[in-house]
Amino acid sequence: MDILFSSTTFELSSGVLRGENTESTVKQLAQLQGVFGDETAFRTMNQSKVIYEVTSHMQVTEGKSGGLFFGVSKIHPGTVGNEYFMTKGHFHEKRDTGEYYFGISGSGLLLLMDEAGECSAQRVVKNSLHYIPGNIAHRLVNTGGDMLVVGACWPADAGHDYDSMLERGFPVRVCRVSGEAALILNAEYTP
Ligand code: PAN
Ligand code: ZN
Repeated sequence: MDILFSSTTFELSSGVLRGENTESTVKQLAQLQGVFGDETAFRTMNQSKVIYEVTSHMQVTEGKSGGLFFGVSKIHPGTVGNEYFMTKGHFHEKRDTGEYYFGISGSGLLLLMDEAGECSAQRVVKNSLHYIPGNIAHRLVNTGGDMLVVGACWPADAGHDYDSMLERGFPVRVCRVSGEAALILNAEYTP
């Protein structure tokens, strides 16, 4: 029997994931309609600007019970108006499925929200580990000046429910106020 090397590599220090069974998706600003609060600022920006990229290692078919996916998200630095670049955010379609996130580089926040709309935030930095329980919506926000790079591992049958997120949204927005990141209640947000 031969002892083999894996054909996929993951470089811990940079978050570079490449090789067999990996695929990347890019989210440009135009794909994030309705996500940011300042619609005027949104419209005036370059719609093809890349806001975040996700590279995933998917060795099993999506939906396979018992399978796992592994991925790296890179959220670019920047703001729409004064609101920091962030991911769309989602509940898992199969609600009771958890996920691990871990900080690789950069700095940001992980916003979490339960189905009743209760929200909390965790700081994401290099080496921070985050367990996201089932039934909790999650979103990454880059509050730093560099790329925010975050690793993740989630069940292959979790799925992503973005629609419930867009309907309700997180109750807070993460904005730059006097040069610092601040949580602003969505109900009180004025662009
Ligand atoms: C992550 C996210 C990734 C992009 O891999 O999918 O950060 O965020 P959105 O999916 O909200 O656009 C994950 O949580 N997977 O389950
Ligand atoms: Zn997820």
